[in-house]
Amino acid sequence: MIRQKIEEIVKQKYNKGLREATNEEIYITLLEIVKDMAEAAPRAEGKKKLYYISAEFLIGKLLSNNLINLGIYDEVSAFLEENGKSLAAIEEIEPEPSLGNGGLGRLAACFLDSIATLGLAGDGIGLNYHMGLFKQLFDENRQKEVPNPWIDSESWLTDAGVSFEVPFREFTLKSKLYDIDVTGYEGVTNKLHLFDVETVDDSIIKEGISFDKKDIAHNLTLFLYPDDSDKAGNLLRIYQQYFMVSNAAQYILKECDDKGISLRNLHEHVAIQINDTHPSMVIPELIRLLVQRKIDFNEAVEIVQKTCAYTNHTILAEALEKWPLDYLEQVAPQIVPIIKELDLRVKGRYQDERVYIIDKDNRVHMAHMDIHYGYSVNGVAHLHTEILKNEELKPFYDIYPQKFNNKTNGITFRRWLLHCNKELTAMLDSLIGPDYRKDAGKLEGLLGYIEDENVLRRLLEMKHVKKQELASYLKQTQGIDINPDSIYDIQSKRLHEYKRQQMNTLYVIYKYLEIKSGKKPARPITVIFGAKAAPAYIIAKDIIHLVLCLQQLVQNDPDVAPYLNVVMVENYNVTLAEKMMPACDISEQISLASKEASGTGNMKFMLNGAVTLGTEDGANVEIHQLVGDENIYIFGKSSEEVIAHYRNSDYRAVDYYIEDDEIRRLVDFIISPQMLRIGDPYLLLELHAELIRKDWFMTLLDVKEYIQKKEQMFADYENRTEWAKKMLVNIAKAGYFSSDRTIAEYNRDIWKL
Ligand code: CBF
Repeated sequence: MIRQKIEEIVKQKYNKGLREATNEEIYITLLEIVKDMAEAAPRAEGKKKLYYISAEFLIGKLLSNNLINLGIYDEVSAFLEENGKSLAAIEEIEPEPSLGNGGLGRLAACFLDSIATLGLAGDGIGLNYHMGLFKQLFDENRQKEVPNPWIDSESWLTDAGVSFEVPFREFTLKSKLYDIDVTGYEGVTNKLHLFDVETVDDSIIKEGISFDKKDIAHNLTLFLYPDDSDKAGNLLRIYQQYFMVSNAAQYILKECDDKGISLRNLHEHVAIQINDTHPSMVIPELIRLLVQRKIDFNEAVEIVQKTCAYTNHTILAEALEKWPLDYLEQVAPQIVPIIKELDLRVKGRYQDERVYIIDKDNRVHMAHMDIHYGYSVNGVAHLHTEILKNEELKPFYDIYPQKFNNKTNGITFRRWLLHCNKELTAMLDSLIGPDYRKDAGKLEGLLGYIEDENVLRRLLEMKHVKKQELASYLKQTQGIDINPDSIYDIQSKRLHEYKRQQMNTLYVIYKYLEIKSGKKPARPITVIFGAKAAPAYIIAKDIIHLVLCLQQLVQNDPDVAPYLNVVMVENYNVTLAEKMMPACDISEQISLASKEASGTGNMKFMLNGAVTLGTEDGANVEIHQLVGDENIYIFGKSSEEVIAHYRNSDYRAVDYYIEDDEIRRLVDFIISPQMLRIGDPYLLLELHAELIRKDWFMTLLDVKEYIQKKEQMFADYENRTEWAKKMLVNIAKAGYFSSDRTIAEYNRDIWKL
């Protein structure tokens, strides 16, 4: 049936047989077939529907995922092969949508997959950024940013024929909605709604990713997270956010109207999840629209309060948005009186100024509005939620203990196992049967094989195959050489000081100096980084510079290169992650305890048989509990100790630098003559000074223990049977981190669809 369809469309569109068709023609053919099948798949039924509003949806390429979810992957792949074509090569044609930055956006994409898989009615709502975040290039060992266009004439987007007017202070913009089908694994089809403006114009982009920030009609949906280091940038972000939520609110009300739902009962039919604070303005906007429809203000507030729920993804102050009231006034004055009234009500009820929405400097705390005027507040891992309740949001927890709940993050196994690791999937199918695909807890069945030498050997073989695949992919796409017989030690995530890529570079320096002094490792080591730095985040860019300079140093030193390699992959994205996760031996999860809300890369690596080297932070804590001390390498100060350092302001990096010869030796290497010859002295000196004078995320506090643990890991790796057992336990225990479990919990406790 599907075979016939492929042949028919290729013939009709291109007047060719399948063997003669190009990969691009086959890709377009499959796109058409999948879109039709997704449209024809069942829709979720039920009285209530979820709307997941998010600034980011890092969906990745969609072809394979859709083929898997529609149950036709194997057949299509076999048929293509019979005709001399490779599905893997066809996948390469697909551009990766660049609609997210990191964990938050990828989580939203995993959630959509699980919502549809569980047969729940739930759509995503966001923006259709034409140039995405940015594409990362390396030039003279520095990150350069260029636009990342991804929308081809043939794409997953479908014109939904829906449009709304969004009123701003000085003009009104008309939106245009594009939809992407979200297929569930043997589930239903939902939608991702991406709003756009027809007037957007990429010809206004000048050097790199710069453009006129004031030209809103032309720039509104060009980039995700445009530079906000000045006022115009801040205003642009508010324009984007208000445009997103006004469209979302209008869309939700339109769907209710179409279904004949009385808006007075909105909360019985609709749940809105506010993903971080970017969509927070949906609260005043929805109140405004309800009042416009003749609902009394008090009742509108009550309705909205029973409909909206908020997820917090970080305790970092920089991500908890606080917009100056007069900026909101300049963009969307119609919601300002509503926000003021909401704030007055809070001030009338509570004396504690820490819970006010508008502070004494007239800044609007978006998270505060979410907590007061939503019905649920959740963190994204057990430790994170405890920190919210007991530290960061304590005054709110004291008022509303019943609103707070934890939902430990998860990942979709369709993409992060079935798609990216066919070898492991086949092995699991043969050992424990296919039920784990729908019920991830069943992975524990693998534990029954822990003493089975044959299974352990197969696991090691699987890992080696994936390492070879990554090596040839990097060679082919980026010209990078890595040795598949080396240990792959991988840190891939956004570049941020709290994630402490800089600590990993100090290990590289340590190892480089060890090898130079004649101490060669038992087996070569490849330290791999994948990370983008926010364009205006100077220290993060300095860290990238340092990694790239170390890469050059190590690769060009004949004494060291046979034993140590350092590689930073260019433009780390979902596609690369899909190749890196299965190939990894050591998963670096080394954030400063308390700062990584959850992490989700840690789960992807674990599921693919990597062993974690990590601090007791975010979901690492839960991984540790699940796999036990034997199967994870934990180091560093606890979150309590770290929080105490912050409270007492008693961490002084310079003391560690002065008092510890070893630390000083590693840190000073950054500005050693050989490094200054390779890199930009200004940037290296800047980073060196930062580490000694500030080190906000306490690199020097944990670096020695980190080095020791990593050395321990490399030594343990040599006992291949014991290592394979650790891999097996990690895979077997990863079931808890399926986003199907997370979504079932959201539904049970928050959405009640
Ligand atoms: O909850 C998903 C992820 O969100 C972040 O990426 C974020 O952007 N705030 C956090 O940093 C991660 O810890 C978290 O896993």
